[in-house]
Amino acid sequence: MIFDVLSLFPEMIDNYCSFSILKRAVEAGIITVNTVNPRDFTLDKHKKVDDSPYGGGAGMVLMAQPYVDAYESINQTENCVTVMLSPQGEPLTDSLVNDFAKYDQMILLCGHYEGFDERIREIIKPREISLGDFVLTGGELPALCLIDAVSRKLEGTLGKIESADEDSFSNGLLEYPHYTRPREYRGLAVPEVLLNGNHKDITEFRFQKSLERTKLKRPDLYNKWFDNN
Ligand code: 4G0
Repeated sequence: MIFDVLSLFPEMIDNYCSFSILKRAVEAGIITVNTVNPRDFTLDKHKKVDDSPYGGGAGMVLMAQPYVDAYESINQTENCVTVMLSPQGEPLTDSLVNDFAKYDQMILLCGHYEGFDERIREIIKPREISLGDFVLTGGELPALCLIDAVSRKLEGTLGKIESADEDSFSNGLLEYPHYTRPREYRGLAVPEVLLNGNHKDITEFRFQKSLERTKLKRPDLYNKWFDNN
């Protein structure tokens, strides 16, 4: 998977992708992360990427020309999707992440300030995706969340042990509680069933905890799971 990220702050992208599992995925050749800075496509001597809004009002708007030219400088493969990260986008879900993981290339548009000149949307026609109903100072964190979420679905990124299809949401339920050594910590013991090696009992215990926890914390997910099972 090739990720091409349009960002005014490309170091934010490079830095996050140089740690832990994403770093490993880059080194293994499973993902490639390129950045393109729209500032490098400005035509004036001040390298201006934003301007005040027509019609007045507070804040700055990202100019169309640097973004469109930066976008058009990217080599697009056959199986490519372009995504704009914005609070006005379609909410990201595990199911959408699985759909994105089927592409060979994702172009991600990160905005700032009050957002994009509308003609960027009209010309590029990106999918518009949101991480939730909140506003950030820039689209880099949502873009990195998307890169992270998609990368861990790709063959070889996670080890067998960390397998993505045993995680929350893949079965529609929240995860059961996890424990590791020691057996007792500050008077709190690990549930006995996890210690006795009976795998049928362990599976049942974990499933019941998953149900109980989902019902309590996410009644919306629980009801959906119940309807489907
Ligand atoms: C475009 C995404 C980009 C428009 C981006 C802001 C939150 C999210 C940005 C705006 C972002 C999210 C209209 C403020 C950059 N913040 N929820 N900030 N506006 O995924």
